[in-house]
Amino acid sequence: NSLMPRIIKVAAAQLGPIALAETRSSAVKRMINLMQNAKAQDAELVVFPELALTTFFPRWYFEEQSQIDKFFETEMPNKQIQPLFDEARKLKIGFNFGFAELVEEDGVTRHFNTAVIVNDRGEIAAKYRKIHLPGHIENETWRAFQHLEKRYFEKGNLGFQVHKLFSGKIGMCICNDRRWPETFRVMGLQGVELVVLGYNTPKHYPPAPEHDHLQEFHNHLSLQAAAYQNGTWIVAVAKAGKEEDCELIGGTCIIAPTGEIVAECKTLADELILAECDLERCKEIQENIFNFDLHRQPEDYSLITEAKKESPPNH
Ligand code: CDV
Repeated sequence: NSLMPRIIKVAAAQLGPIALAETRSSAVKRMINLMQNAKAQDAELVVFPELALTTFFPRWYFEEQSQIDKFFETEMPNKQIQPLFDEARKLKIGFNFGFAELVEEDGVTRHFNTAVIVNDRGEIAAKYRKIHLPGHIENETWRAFQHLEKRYFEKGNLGFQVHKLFSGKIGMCICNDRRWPETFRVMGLQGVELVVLGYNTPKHYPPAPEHDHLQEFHNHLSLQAAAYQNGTWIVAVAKAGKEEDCELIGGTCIIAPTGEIVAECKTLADELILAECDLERCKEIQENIFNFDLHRQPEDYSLITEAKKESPPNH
């Protein structure tokens, strides 16, 4: 093991609920407050939730595309978000956050659930587009609320990349991705040392309400297992609390490569937690129990990457 620690001080900036009527500027103001607080405690990187600029809009069925597109950003940064980028540049702090992205690619209009890492010069240094989109395509009126990510977004097209940033190897994923071991293993195989992600997880899961009391448990179970099995730090950040009529879990946390939670939010409101993450500690796992070169047996894992038998209808 190397004797020299390689520390990145990371802040996880949980957001409380964002009301349907709340403006981007109001959300940005709250994020700037948290960012300033993070800088005052010497953080180099602050992580915000999935879809951090608006309410979690996939919980409603909207008939008109124009109503849906109001929640999307056609430029990043744009006028309302620019103050966040300016503040980060002024404070010399990096950040990660999620937003709904509307882009034209090869003449086609596309909608993604996206996250970016912005460096301490206020430049977008890395982008991820959510791959595991949960929920359903049609309006299902029996539900207490909708989860229309499969209707409003298409599957991300950037893969699970690992980026050399902040003197480490950093990857991203978003919310539902965290439940899939493949998400982290693909980044683990690239030697990831820190994965940052945001989530909006309702307490109530309409297809299996008997699991509602397990939501917080399943959140940490997935994250702690992923950290340990890939020897990586994970920073997972909630949008929490009662957003309109939907209760979102909190549980924002920073997890060590051993799978231990080293910091955890206690409220369901705007709240900041910090940890000094020594990226050298990844070796404790990556060079031992999960030394992939020595112990992985991929020739016996081929089923995992075989095409699915049946694809759901393409919206
Ligand atoms: N935003 C999400 O991806 N939420 C899902 C819910 C629907 C289960 C999650 O995995 O937390």
